[in-house]
Amino acid sequence: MSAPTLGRAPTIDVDPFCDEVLADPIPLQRELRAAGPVVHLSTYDILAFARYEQVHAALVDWQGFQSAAGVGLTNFRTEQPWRPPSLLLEADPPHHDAPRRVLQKILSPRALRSLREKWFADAEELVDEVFGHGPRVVDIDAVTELTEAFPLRVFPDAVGIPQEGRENLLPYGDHLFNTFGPRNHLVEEGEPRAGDLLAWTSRQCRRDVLAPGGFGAEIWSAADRGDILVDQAPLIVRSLLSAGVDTTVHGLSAVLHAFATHPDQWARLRETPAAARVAFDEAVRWESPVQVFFRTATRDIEIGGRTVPEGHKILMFLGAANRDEQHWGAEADRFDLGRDPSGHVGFGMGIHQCVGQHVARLEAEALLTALARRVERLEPTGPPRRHLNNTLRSWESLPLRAHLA
Ligand code: EJD
Repeated sequence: MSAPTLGRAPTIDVDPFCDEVLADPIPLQRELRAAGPVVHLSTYDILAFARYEQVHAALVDWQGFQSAAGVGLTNFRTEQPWRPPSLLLEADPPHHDAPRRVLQKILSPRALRSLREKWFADAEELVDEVFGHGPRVVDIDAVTELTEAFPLRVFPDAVGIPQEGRENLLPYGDHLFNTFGPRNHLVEEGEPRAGDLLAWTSRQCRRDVLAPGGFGAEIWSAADRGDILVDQAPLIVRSLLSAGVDTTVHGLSAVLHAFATHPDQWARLRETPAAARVAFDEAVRWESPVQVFFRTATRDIEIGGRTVPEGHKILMFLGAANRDEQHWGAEADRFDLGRDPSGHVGFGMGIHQCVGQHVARLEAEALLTALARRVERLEPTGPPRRHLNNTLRSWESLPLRAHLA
């Protein structure tokens, strides 16, 4: 009964997780949107949505499209997950809700107010270290020197983990985000280290390891108050370390790459530094650091004129939805500070929408503000290099020249 339903949707045979597509997903995104509201991907025999309307509809319908069966290609109903499932990401109401409430409060704009001044000062300090006080023109690799350096300087401290072993954070996240895709060469190459990386990350989640006053300790306090169970606390800390590092690094890379390739927009930011926040959201829309996510149909569900059969995985192309001309207009491919990017699905939508988005925005605002003060003009000095990941759209290297103010 399910086969004929799948058969009626237009079929695309391209593997969205092959190296060529991961290196440049834009042509496939276009092809998927043009093919129809629901597309059959023959490589994995799954249905996919690439138009804004269906991606948005699937994201907000948590009853119809569940997360507890896994938000990767692996179906937790029939296959073993590689790590104990997340209490937030890989959960549905009612189990999802208490952990979500706890993190939402700890990461709320109100709670982050106490970090703001510190992070703005940390960004100034980093920018001073990178550009010094000598020459007026400085060549950098924006990835290692800024977009990795800044989150690694502020976020692990904010969580409260020790210094030792922090070099594991990015490789752990890189493997985790690969595992949401198929078991291709990217996953296989990560597997030898995966057990050690997960073990290290899990050890940082213990009460006795976490510094007082940090997000981690706050999670343990919530357990003491009874807001969550004590044995849930370590897994909720793990969510911070899983979702909070690579994502912000690649989000910051996206916005710096956007500015380096759109000098008129950098000039605009320099004139209006308050545009830093909207610039970051526009870059998240434009680049979609989190490209794709899966859900699982809990019953036969009508969407886009087709039926998704119960138990089937669907793939949502967040990056494609964020450039859908039907929603964003003919200029959807342009990075434009004049646009209102709100409603983008780069942070998801609905009950699972990124709980750390205010942390990400604060990091971006701090770094962009410090850069806008010192840097008059940014330009690429060589070809940027992609880092391939099954979920994340990311840069390995962004060689830039900064002309200082
Ligand atoms: C994620 C898309 C976790 C976890 C939560 C969220 C993500 C990853 C891991 C960030 C998904 O709870 O472990 S962007």
